[in-house]
Amino acid sequence: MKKVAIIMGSDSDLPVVSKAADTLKQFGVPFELHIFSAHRTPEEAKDFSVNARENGFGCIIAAAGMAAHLAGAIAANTTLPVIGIPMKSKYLDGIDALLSTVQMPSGIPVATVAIDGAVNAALLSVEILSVSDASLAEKLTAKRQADTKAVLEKNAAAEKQFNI
Ligand code: RP5
Repeated sequence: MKKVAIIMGSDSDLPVVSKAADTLKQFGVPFELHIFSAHRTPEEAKDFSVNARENGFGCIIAAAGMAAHLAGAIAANTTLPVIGIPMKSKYLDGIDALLSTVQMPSGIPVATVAIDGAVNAALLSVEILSVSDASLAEKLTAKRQADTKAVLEKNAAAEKQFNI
């Protein structure tokens, strides 16, 4: 199975981004996690991106906040699918990172999830790998069914409590 890379711009992103790692573990998807910055360690970010495909990766998740250029800088150096997570920061609530991540020029795509959307980033990466892996597709279907069941149970409980 191809690996997923989880890259983040700072260790301050880790409390949120670790949810992506937890999600990949639930699916049994192999991954590597690294802290590389487009601004503070640009050479390391570039080297990783240039070599990612031949190093066995199928998808890269890139999380950054503020002037969030990491996902775009990685996408510029690989043709693997790149999923961007805009991180919320204390000044502009993550709108800065959202716009920096999502507004990529034509030709260099970044699939941007919601602000702090680490779980969906991981799920999207599993969906990408599932295109060529039937066992992952089955696990995704099972999770959707379990999630639906959980919501229906909550609905039943709410209806029982409030409806007369
Ligand atoms: C970004 O700047 C990082 O991804 C992080 O979200 C933000 C702040 O980084 P620190 O100053 O906390 O290291 O590059």
